[in-house]
Amino acid sequence: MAELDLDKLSMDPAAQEMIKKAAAEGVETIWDRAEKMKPCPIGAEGACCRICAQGPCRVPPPKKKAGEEGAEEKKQRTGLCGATAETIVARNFARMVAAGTAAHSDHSRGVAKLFKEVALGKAEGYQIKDVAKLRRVARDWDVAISEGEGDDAKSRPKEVIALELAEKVLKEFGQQEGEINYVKRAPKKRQEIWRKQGVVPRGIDIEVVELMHRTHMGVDQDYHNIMKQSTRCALADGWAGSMISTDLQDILFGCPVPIASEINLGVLKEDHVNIIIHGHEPLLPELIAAVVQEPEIIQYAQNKGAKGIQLAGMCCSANEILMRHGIPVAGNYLHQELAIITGALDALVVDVQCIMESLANVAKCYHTKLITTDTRARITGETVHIPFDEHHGLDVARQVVREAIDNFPNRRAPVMIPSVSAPMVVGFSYETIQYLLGGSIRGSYYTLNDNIINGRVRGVAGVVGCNNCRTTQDSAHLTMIKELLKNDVIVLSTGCAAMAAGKYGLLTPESAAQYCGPGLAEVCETVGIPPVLHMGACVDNSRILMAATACVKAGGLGTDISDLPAAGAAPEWMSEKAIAIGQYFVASGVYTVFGVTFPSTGSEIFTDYLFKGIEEEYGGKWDFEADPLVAAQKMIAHIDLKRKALGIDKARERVLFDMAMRRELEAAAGEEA
Ligand code: NFS
Ligand code: SF4
Repeated sequence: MAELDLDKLSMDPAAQEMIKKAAAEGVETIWDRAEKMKPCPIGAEGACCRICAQGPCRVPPPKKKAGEEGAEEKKQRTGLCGATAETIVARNFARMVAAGTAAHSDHSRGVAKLFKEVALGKAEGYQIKDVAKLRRVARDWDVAISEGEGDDAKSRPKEVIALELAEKVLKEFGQQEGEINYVKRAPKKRQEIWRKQGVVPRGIDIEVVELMHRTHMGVDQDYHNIMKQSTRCALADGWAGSMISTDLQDILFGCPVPIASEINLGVLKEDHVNIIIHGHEPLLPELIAAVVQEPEIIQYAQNKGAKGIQLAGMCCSANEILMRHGIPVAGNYLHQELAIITGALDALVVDVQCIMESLANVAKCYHTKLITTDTRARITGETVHIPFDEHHGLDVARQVVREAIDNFPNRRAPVMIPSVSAPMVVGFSYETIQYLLGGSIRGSYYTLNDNIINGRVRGVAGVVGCNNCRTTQDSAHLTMIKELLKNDVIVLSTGCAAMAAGKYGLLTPESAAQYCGPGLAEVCETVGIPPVLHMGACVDNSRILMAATACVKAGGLGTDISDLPAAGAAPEWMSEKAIAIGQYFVASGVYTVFGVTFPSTGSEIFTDYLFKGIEEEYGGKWDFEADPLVAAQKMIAHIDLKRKALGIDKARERVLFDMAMRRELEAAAGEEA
């Protein structure tokens, strides 16, 4: 194994420790493979078409030779069928949007199906926890929450409301015409823009299927038209698939409220049975979280010599049970192999998405059982497959936990758990932020808007997305977030980005004083919130859409999402889901910057459309910036531009000036005392 430069691989000391342990034990990790295999430069630019057997056709932009500056460039090649670079790159981009939308929406469909079974009383172990949210969501779907008129009106039983809601929601997946329901949640002006562009999704599945059809060999061969359908598909993700899963999960499992927890590999306990749930769907993890508290199960673990059971999460399954139960997080995407390498992990329980196939091999080097739980996601070399079934979910959960407990006596030396973990406060749903920043009386984002208008808060940034082994783990997230905070930009976060923030203490209220500019620090301290608000899993980016909409509706910041002093970013993205998310943010009016590489640079014309032209249509646009500090500065520049357009740029100068004066006065008073 080649020498690895640890500081280049990850800035996380826990990760570094485990990468070293793996190397010493001859266990291969993603970083070893990344060293051996460089990414294909043509594919990375989106310039390789392999959608028919006459290809793959490669159409990279012609290289300018040194010293040939100004010399006429050779014309860019086309594919065998004549497909231009624009078409090829657009098709590849579109297929990422389709896959990402499919992933979020298939997750959502599963939640909706469970929701129906719960309403019918056929899913043991589940219940409708958040009746208030059920009633709010029911109203949005035109499901009556009470029966009778006037004084005789009485509220309908929650199961009845839920069943009607479930049926309406399930129809949306297969709906063939009309508009998806949540379009009406967006600001009026936004709805008009979508209707004018002809991109309001008709249903969910239809947009994915049509996009796959249109990017088949020889169908849609106009990049702009391909992107139109990509936009419609992405909107079906953000404003339907993802938003539905967030809503229904909140109703079933509880809408998140602030809760304290802990993050990083140090949450594992040597003398406990350690179980990590990893993936994205909270259906089974919710039951596992309940089962590990059953006295018989704990007794069973103690009989095997363990002190107890430690349940932790990874990736977005972790985010789901973290937000609602405070269950600790073992790490983000690039920690999955490393958790096994501790030697202390008795079971890694996976469902769908972002699960590395290599886990099977790594698990074999230790005693860890790799348990797959979803029939859609099997892994060759898995230890055991225990398929989840919502009709007897508790039995499945108990079986999974017993598998882990049975494995505890099989631990082999050397066990090494990095003593690295950080405290955090999470649980900032859209509703919680409304409550904290708007107050229950105003019931809006009024206070936040007020602080944006007076300049204490310069703007809002969504920093989301993955880890990517082609960059230093967490480093881009941290650099970007710190720069934003320093400049009084409050950060909303989800997914692995939020976990990155958590690992280095940015999800604590105390961090506001340390990292924020004076205005943001004051607001965070007054409200008692961290400067980075963890809003949940990646499907919960829909919460950010709702928060942005609430800002528009609270007034004073324009009439559309594109008027807000706001920006989005995914500085360490890797998954197709990230592209779908980026596209629905752009199409919702947000300036969105990605890091690492950008999958469209193979066509200048197409990239130009994404980075510029698209703004004229949707008010938002893409950008690419590999340097996270520069990316943050671009976001701030965009925020300032929007402040200027709103005429609130001067207010900020005044408030900062006042603050500096007050501080000087306080300092002078201090000297006198
Ligand atoms: Ni989002 Fe969550 Fe992480 Fe990326 Fe994967 S876990 S759904 S895709 S890697 S943030
Ligand atoms: Fe080549 Fe056209 Fe086939 Fe793509 S569709 S592989 S560009 S021939």
